[in-house]
Amino acid sequence: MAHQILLLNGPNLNLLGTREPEIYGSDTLDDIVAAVTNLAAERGAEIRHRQSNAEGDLVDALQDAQSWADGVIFNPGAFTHYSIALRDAIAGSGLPVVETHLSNVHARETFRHHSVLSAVCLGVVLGFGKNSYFAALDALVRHLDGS
Ligand code: CA2
Repeated sequence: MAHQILLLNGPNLNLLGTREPEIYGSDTLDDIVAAVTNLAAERGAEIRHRQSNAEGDLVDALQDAQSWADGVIFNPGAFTHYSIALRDAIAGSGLPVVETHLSNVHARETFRHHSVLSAVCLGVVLGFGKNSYFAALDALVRHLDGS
C-alpha cells in the first residue's frame, strides 16, 4: 500500500508567491503542493495537505495524523523557533517528521538560527526553496521503505 504522508504548512505560507520572492521563491503554495503530490505519486506515496496560521490547528493535524499517516513533511513557519506545543505534538505523534524550510534560516536573523523542533524530528531540510520539499519527500519515502 502507498505510504500516506501529511504535508503540513504553518503560518503565512499561504502567502507564498505574493511577497518576498527573493527569499521564498515565486511559486504559490498550491503550485508546491501540486508538485509534491505529483512527485509523491511517482514514488508510490499519497499526500494530504493542510495549511494553517493557527498553532492549535497544527497540533490538531499532528494528532489526527497518528490515525492514518506514515510520516509528515512539516514547514512550521515561525513556530519553528518557539512552539513547545508543536514540539510536544511531534514527539507525542510517534511519527517520522521531516522539518522543512524554504530558506536557509542560518543565513538569516539570529532568532531564526534555533529550532525548538529539530531534536524531535527525523531530520531537517532547509535552504533549497521549493526543492526542500522534494528532498524532504525523497528522504522520508526512503526512510519509510527502509532504504
Ligand atoms: O524558510 C522557511 O520555510 C520558514 O519556515 C518560513 C517562515 C519563517 O518564519 C521561518 O523562519 C523559515 C515564514 C514564512 C512566511 O512566508 C511568507 C511567504 C510569502 C510572503 C510572506 C511570508
